[in-house]
Amino acid sequence: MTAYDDGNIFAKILRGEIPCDKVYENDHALAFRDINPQTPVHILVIPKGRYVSMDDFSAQASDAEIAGFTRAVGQVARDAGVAATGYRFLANHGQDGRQEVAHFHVHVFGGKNLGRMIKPVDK
Ligand code: DGP
Repeated sequence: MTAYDDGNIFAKILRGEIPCDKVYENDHALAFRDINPQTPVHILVIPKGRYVSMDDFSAQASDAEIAGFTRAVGQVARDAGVAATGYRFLANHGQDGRQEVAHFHVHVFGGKNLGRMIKPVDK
């Protein structure tokens, strides 16, 4: 498993070293708007703990952290007004998942029809 790097950008946001457009926070999670939104609603939800990815979080996080994080994702979607219309939450992991920031995060996309989940591969 990749070691956690405290120099990643989301660690800096958690320490308050760089600003973010915060939309929600609880004991175990922080949510803020993506700097480069892909959809009308594009929010990132991150655990406050030092987890690299879903692989790391799912294996190492406590039940309380997993519960707090999962509740944060649902609350963020409700607060953003997309729970009724629909949304997508997505986590990229590792090289094939094209994960850019090595602190576990879930993207919450919504505010429009999001189309197909994944572009079909060429056969
Ligand atoms: P991913 O490929 O899943 O690791 O996506 C990382 C996302 O993080 C990408 O959508 C852009 C966003 N992002 C990168 N740097 C910052 C930042 O400094 N602030 C905010 N709000 N978002 C950032």
